[in-house]
Amino acid sequence: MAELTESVSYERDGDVAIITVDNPPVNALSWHVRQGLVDGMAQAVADDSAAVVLICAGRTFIAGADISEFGGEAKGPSLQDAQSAMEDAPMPVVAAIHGTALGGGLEVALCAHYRVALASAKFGLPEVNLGLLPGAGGTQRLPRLVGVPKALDMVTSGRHIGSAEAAEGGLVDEVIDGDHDALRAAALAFAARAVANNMPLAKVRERNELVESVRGDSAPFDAIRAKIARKARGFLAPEYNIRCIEAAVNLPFDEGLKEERRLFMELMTGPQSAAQRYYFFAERAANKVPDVPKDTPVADVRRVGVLGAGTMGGGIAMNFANVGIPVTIVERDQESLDRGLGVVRKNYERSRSTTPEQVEQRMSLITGSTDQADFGDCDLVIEAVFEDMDLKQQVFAKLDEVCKPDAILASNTSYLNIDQIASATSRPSQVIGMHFFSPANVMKLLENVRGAESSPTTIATAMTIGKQIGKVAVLAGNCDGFIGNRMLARRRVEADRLILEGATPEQVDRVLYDFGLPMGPFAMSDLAGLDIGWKAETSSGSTVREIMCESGRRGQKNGRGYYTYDPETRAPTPDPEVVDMIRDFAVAKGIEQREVTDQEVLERCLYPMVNEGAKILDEGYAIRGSDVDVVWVNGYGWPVYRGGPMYWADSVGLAEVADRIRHYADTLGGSHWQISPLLARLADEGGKLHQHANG
Ligand code: 3H9
Repeated sequence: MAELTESVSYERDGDVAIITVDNPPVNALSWHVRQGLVDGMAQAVADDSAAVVLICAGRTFIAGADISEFGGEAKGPSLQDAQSAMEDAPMPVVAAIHGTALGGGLEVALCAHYRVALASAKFGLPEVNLGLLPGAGGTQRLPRLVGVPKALDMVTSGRHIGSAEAAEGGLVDEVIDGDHDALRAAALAFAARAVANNMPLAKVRERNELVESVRGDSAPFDAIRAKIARKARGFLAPEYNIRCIEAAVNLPFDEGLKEERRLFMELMTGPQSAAQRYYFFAERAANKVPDVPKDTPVADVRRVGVLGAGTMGGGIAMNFANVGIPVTIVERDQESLDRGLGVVRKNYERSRSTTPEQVEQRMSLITGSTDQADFGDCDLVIEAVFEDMDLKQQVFAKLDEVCKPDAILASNTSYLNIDQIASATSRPSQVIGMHFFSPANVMKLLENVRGAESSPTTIATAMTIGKQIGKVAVLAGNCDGFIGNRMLARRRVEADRLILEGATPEQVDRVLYDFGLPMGPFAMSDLAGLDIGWKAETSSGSTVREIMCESGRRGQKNGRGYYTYDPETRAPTPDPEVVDMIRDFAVAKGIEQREVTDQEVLERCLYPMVNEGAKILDEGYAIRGSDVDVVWVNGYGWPVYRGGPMYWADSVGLAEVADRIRHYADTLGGSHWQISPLLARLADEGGKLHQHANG
């Protein structure tokens, strides 16, 4: 075997050349891989090889371009050079695919004449998730094989499809069961057959039937635009991907390629993709904890306990059942337990991605009980009871008694002190916060909270299990509200002040919605219920929320809150009565109302969050600035095309942000406007919050 480059080798099996890519961890198309592909194809031609097999070592086929090279200096041949060497080769080229053929990886495979894949392989063009589009012919070749509707679906969602689905559309020519050796043997046999039978050098670019049949028909494009409108709001890449497929349909192949290139470059050099590529690595970095090395022992979690079968507890339990981990769920009485389990079942039944068999299978993994002693065989127990310190301490003392000595005890608290909770047990090193976000079976964020005594194994287990159940886990320190809610609280203070000064709830919400957040603070309050934590007996009309509750406004649940809600559609309408109530309240407090600009709303809602994020980072409650961004993107819907609050502040310019924070500190006051020393220092030094890391 000859090493062509550090990651590509070449050998012959009879008269068939085998090019092997070995570029861990995911065989990304780094410059030396592209160089190796070009050299390997040249060698195969020089050797007069009858056919070529392209195969990858390790856990996967090529999973895409090397994202870490983007934005850097171009080195080595282009991907297109490597693709042309394959597509225009004088002998059949067979791609042997296992793991995932994604992005540039699939685009390489589409330039082979034939594709053989393991049944377990997956295929996709996920560039949209990086704010990009497939820039190496993917948008022109994929619809030629799978048809326009499926190609549109794949490029706008980034969805991976399996081998069986890929084979239906001709994306794969042969699917085989077995391991990597079997794949290699099958690809070699396919190559031998192609030579013996003189099979044509099938070029995807020449297959025009499926694109030509749609020419002049706008229906598939209208349909996908309508389908993704809500999810794609604010993003450029989904629309650009659609335009590329339109080009595939309406233009000759080479013209379509040019259009794809043009749009690709536009996205690649724009701010959205830069933010989304940053975010890709931020999410992966979040899983790494400097003082908990990779080889830290992780507890073997074979059964999970969940205390509380309410909305939160039920949602948490579903996460584990979804990945085959049995769950014991305990409620204080049978009626509440039955109600909770009923909701879980309904959630499964409503989910379009769960078949009736899967519903039964998952429900069979969830065992209900009213006796905490049944947690006895659980390796991890997560408490999801009411947010009250006395109650949490009682619960943990009891869990400590009934759980086996090596079990890890976790609290789903969203702000309470983990050390105080842990102190109720005899095993504080095995106590940790695992803060799920509602709805817990849907939201991707898991904010794990380390206590002063949480052991490396406890932390490593919480992080690992998070990944196992498909969450993005971030480790926070034990401060009030941890990362996410501590920042959110500062925004709330300013939003409440703004409406007293003359902004309307609708204006504040609109500014934040237009920024890209899913909803603003007042719509959020209405959704949660205005009366959470409110008591009629103690209500003294001293805040806007209190007077709202006193006047019978409870939020969405009774159709009246900061907005009024249509009883049928639940659509909100701004309510002039609310604006009057707020104005009267402000007048009574001696606050003069004025016109507030949208820019002021934006700054006053977001800069306190940035400032608080910087304080959290400075105080060591977040490991890195990018972790703060991961919390906000996954837990609160911060638009990923703006990177996250830390990245966004850096892109605005920290000097400008610091300037405005100081201005508001002078004019408005309040501890949340006192500038974070870290932010002030980075602003002076030209540093970046999103790159700042502790430890
Ligand atoms: C593209 O192809 C553009 C072309 O159309 C046009 C070109 C002209 N590059 O996710 P994991 C690293 S755009 C560099 O934890 P998993 C990752 O950072 C690309 N590095 O593993 C991590 O490093 P570390 C289109 C990459 O098993 C390690 O690999 N392709 C890349 O959970 C393991 O990653 C995509 O968007 C990359 N492309 O999931 C696919 N990919 O260990 C992106 C991964 O230091 N990748 N790394 O933290 C994925 O979706 C997942 O990584 C994959 C494996 C499913 C492959």
